Amino acid sequence: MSSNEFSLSPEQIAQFERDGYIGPFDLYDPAEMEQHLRALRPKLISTKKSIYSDEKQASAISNYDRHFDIDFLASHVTRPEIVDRVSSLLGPDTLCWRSEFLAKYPGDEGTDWHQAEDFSSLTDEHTPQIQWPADSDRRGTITVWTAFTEASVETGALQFIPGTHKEMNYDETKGLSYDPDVINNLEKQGTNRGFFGYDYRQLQKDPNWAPDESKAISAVMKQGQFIIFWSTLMHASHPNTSQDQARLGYSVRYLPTAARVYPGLTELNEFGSTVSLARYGAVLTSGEDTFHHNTFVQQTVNGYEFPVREIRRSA
Ligand SMILES: O=C(O)CCC(=O)C(=O)O
Ligand SMILES: [Fe+2]
Repeated sequence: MSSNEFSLSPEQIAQFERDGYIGPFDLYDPAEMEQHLRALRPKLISTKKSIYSDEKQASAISNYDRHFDIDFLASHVTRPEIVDRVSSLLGPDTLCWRSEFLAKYPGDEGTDWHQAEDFSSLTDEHTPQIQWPADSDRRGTITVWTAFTEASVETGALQFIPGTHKEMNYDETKGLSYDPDVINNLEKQGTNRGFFGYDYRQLQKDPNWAPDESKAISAVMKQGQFIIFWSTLMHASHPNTSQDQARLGYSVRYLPTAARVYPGLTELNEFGSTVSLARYGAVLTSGEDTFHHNTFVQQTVNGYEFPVREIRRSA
């Protein structure tokens, strides 16, 4: 049991185990978040310093891992308010292996219902992107999704089906075919939803099954709040039906250092685009790494050092 300032209580941990998510929690107040966002926008548009600047064409990968070149994001992924809570769930030794921006502009489709165990459906040979130790019965990754803008039902709030994180409805080895023409073009159970150029229904174990949306909750969030969930939880988002309000989510993924990141992979191939992982490394967010099977990056391209949180253990 960890006893840091922002550790989860035993009740909160039990709630997370039951529901597959917990939050939202306050991190930035809305005015502060808005200021950070204003400073961030021009930096996001230029991908010159991104570790994937070798990318041939702009794709969803252009939004990946900007914590390596934007110091505000480096500070965000290591924030004690986040890391203490993640460590309560994963143990004292944790890493951040990916961050990504998920934007919904007015008129954009919602994100399809999905669950992800090892993220292999997106890669070419359906190679797992993450791997837990063989003796672990855990799967998936912890995602911390922060509302950089307000996330309301109208602008594209996340949706969860509580308690669905223990059984997969999708088989990631089936693989997905990328087709940018389906973006904003598919209707599912009466709602405009897609998966950034993929149709996640292709992975369904049972083609005739459909998610029970009557059990879904909407995670409405104020600007600057974050929520924590298992990637294996059934999750989606509402379409953005607002007139003029963008919804920007920043998703950060965490694992214990015992897990392997991109095992055997030298390239990342997703969303119709391929990038080299030569400059990639995980970020140690708390404790220590005694496994030495992952490569770590200690500082951003600007020289900002990622702080490593120490997790106190209570007796
Ligand atoms: O932001 C969204 O619409 C989807 C987020 C998501 O699927 C994730 O963070 O894993
Ligand atoms: Fe997701």
